Amino acid sequence: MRWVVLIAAVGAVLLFPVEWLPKGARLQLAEWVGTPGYEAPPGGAAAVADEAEPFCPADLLEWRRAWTIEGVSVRRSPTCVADNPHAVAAVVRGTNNVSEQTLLASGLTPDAVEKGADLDGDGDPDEIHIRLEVAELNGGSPEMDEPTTQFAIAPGIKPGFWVFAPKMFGMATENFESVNARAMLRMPSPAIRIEQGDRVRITLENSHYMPHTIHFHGVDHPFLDANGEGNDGVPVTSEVPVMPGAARTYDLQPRQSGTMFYHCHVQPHVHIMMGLQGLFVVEENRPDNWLQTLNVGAGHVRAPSAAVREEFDREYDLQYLDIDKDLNAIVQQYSDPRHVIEQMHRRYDITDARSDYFTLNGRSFPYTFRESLLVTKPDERVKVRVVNGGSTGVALHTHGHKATVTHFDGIAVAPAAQVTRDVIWIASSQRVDLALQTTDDGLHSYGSGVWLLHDHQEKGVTTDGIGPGGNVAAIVYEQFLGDDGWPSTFGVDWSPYFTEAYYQRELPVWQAYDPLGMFATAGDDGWRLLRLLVLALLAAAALAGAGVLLVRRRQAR
Ligand SMILES: [Cu+2]
Repeated sequence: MRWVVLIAAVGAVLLFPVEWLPKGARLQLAEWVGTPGYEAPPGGAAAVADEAEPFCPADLLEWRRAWTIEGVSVRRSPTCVADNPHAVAAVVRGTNNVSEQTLLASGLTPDAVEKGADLDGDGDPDEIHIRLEVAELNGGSPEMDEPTTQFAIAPGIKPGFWVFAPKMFGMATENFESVNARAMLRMPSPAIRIEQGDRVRITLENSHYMPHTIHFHGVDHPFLDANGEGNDGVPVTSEVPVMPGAARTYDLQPRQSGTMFYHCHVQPHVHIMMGLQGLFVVEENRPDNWLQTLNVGAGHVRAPSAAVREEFDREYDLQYLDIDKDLNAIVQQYSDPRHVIEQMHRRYDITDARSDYFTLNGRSFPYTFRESLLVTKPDERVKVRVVNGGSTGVALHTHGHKATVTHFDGIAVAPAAQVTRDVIWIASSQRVDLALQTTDDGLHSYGSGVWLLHDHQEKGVTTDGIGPGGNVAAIVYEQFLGDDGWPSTFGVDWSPYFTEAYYQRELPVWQAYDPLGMFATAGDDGWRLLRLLVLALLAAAALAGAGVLLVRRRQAR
């Protein structure tokens, strides 16, 4: 037995990895027995990506071109994915005023955006009635393991969302076979556009399983409506929430123009973060001012207002939102509404929350490059309306440009006080209007190119800690756009970014452009593992044997 213990102990000592010894011991050992010769590290293993998605999906290319529908000029959308032009035309004319054909192509119901009388006789309708529903995206289903009504913010990334959605007919998904949400049903909730002085009614038809309201943040509205009922959307001061299956109409007649905000005010710390929020733009009153009452999608305003057309060549609506994946996963983990309510309103604690996903108009990089690019040309003036709907600030950085802040929270900044800068801080729920001048003067613009546009808080450019991701988009000059709307870039191959594996942490970061294999994943050393296993066995045998010897010696006494 004594010999067994001795052999096991000596074996364990010999197998003990030298690199685990303290530095002093290693130096002493080297002095006694010399240093070992060079040993090549184990070879690298190339990770194999799943096949990359096409950068530019080809199915809805027809929506990109300029259209004239129902007498409405819908501007060309140069990015590879564009919003539905029929829906743009329908909400400009009013869904009650267009042909059945346009309505069918738009997907909207006849009462989604009703436009009535021209009250001030200036050639455009001033009675506007908008109906919004509440929809769930990427929610759980007892029928299948996958989320249903899927909307991916990036390859394979599908957090649960709630959105205010325009009233549509038909199915939530593309068709009977598909689990994907139809194009018009998406993040973010649509930007709403009305004219100063319009008599606006907005009906919330609660098609969801939880109570909700709408609060019009920054928009001029009376606290009580004509019937003496609360009109501020706040359960604790204004009204009882709209229960599932119920409806409620809000009355507004805004006297001031500007870029405002709307959001649910029921348990707002979670409902706003689930996506129940959107831009609310009050346009200046002008004659013949037919407005794109809803902007559903990526942000390009394809039928801008008269006042914007006077001063600007293009207009974009940008909505930023950061997401805590723990909150947005609740609707995937539970399908009983009572469990969702308990988890969301009693177990989840936003004061312990951390943001994992960062989106611009409902998408993260690389999907932002399909649809949320600020496309421009030299010597243009571009109006950009930005809202930060997230819980942390956004330090919006414009590569290659310095933009001028013309409005804060919808209020014009006096010309002498306007600042021109390349990082613009936008607090939670704050709106900033930017004038982007593309004159190549080394100040406003450094010239044509593909210039990044992103939150400069570094976490904002990641997706669950993996970069590039987050809200990275770009200011792109038309000459840098291909025919399909995909920008010409001069850097690395984008294929890995269009795989789920990249965002699942399965692909080495530089492998795609590393012909020598220097940055492949380090391979596993099987011999080393075996050596450590034998070491563990021998050490255990030596200890056990020593124990047995000790017990025997005691019994012998
Ligand atoms: Cu709500």
